[in-house]
Amino acid sequence: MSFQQSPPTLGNQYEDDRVLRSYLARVLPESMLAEIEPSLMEMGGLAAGRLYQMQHADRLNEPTLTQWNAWGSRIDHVEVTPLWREAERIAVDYGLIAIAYEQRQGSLSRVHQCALAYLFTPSTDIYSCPLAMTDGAARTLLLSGNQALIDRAVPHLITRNAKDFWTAGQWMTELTGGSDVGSSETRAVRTGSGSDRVTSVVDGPTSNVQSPFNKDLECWRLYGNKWFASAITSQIALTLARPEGNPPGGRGLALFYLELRDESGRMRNIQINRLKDKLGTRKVPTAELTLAGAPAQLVKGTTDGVRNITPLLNITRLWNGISAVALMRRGVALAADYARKRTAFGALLSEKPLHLDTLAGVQAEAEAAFHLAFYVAELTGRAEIAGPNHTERIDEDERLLLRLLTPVMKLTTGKQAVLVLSEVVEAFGGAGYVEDTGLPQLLRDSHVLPIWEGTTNVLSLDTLRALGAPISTVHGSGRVNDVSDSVASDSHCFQAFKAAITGCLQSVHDSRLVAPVSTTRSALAHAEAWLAHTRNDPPALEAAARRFAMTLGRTMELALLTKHAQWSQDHEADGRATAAARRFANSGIDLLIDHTLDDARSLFP
Ligand code: MFK
Repeated sequence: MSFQQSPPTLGNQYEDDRVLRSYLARVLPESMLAEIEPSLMEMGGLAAGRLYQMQHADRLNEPTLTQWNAWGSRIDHVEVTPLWREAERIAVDYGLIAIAYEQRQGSLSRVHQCALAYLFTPSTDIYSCPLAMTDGAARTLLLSGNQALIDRAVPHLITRNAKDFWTAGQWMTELTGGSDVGSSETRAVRTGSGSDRVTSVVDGPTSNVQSPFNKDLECWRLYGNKWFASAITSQIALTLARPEGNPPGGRGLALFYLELRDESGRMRNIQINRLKDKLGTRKVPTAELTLAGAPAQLVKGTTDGVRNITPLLNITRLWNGISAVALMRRGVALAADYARKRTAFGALLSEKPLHLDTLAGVQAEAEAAFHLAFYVAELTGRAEIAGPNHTERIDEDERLLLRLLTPVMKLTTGKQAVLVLSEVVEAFGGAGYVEDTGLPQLLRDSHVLPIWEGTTNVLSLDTLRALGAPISTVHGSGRVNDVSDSVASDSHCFQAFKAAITGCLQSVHDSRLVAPVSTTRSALAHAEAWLAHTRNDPPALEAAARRFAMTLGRTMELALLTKHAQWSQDHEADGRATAAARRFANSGIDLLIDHTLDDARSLFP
């Protein structure tokens, strides 16, 4: 073969990223950006260089489970891939969890953390999964007020010291429940104080497993099966189980903390039955587990486990969104580079109007998604700043907005990632369909984003819950107020959403942004009118919940992108974000079409 096709290559992923750099220049004070920029630059270099090369070299490696050693002892050893081991080292070194807790950048620490995670994620084979759960567990423990567990675990979760670092698992899903976590069947049995020795069921009746816990605290044992335990290499896990005698449903579950292995490395009455054979995220060792009397400790009371674990969900949902925009960015970077190298029908793909047009649509979609994901990071950071008088602290309207936008952002960006990466694969023609280009993995991995951490439909219903149900704060200070109106367009929460959109559009004055502004306004007005009209029709409300939630997500994305476009023109003399806003405005913002439920029923196959 004489013809040689140059493969796509990556430049420094920070330096090359107009969207990230322009966004950071807008939201961070100049001195703060100057301070953190070297580490972003380094991470951008690693992501395009050493980690990216390792990712290719590591392509065929997958985690393995060895259940028994040569002498017949149960060991349940999970070996992860070389890239995962390196990713952990880098994550700890760069403080990918620590940054959010040290809060050196104040409320903008979450933005700093998410910018680093965004650069790190596409080259580290979804190592962001254990990081997300670790971050969520740290936050949940801190909010629980359980000082013994905070003292024991949190320093390990947020450390910058590799030898002390622990990751956390989040074991919620069971075969019975799936998304419906309230129907979990795992039982919790009270055994007395933590100083008791717990008989190991797994290793035989004569073997004892020393409880790791403070001897003054009550110890429980858990019995049941967890069906999707992601990143089973963690040292600790937060999980849900039903104390004996508790009622059914999420309120009857309690939130438990457990440590997986004893000092000698043996599992504490936990068996790993097998690793999942998944469509994507194949480097993540996702396990099916049996808890056979695993010692555990209550995190916060004997009930309301679902409510008590929601801080973890909201943090992992933020990571999900950041991962979605990160994977989109990687796909677009590769497709754009390839278009500059690939000649077909007599010209470079980058000079072909149709190819250009296709990539422009993909870029606009990714750019809009970016702004929503990072806006949720901003709000999360402001919600976490301590002290009622702190000037950066979120106000109550914004707290409601964060509660709403977390599921909205997660579901919107998850779907966008799958669409964008599907287009990216196609932009390479047949090469995109071939495994050793690394491109199919991007599409497969993106497919998890709309599924785990709440599917699109579950989060669409959560969006309705956020808009209407009494709000229990995700941030641990009890109820924030007595919002008790039913799902309604005049709810405090919807009004906060409306105010945020209006705020984004306030400073927009460029004539090229007239169309995006008017599309945003009309989508918002339609969503508000639809909600007012449908609020008393629960089946119709539920049937259209996905179209409604996606409309909110896309409307917010357009508003944020338009605001940024104006800023970028004013401060950078750059019209590219404006082009993205104009393009995105014409890509289907208002998805609220009423289909009748009768039609839906008649179409049910
Ligand atoms: C790349 C990085 C990505 C991260 C990787 C992570 C890997 C891990 C993979 C997994 O573990 S995937 C499995 C994750 N599972 C889910 O996300 C569960 C999906 N299901 C839901 O989210 C359901 O909506 C839910 C289980 C929460 C519903 O359960 P229930 O029992 O019907 O609860 P309910 O009554 O709706 O809510 C209980 C309380 O929590 C209510 O408050 P009150 O008690 O005060 O009334 C709710 O308002 C509150 N709540 C629910 N969701 C909330 C929330 N509060 C704040 N934020 C939320 N998100």
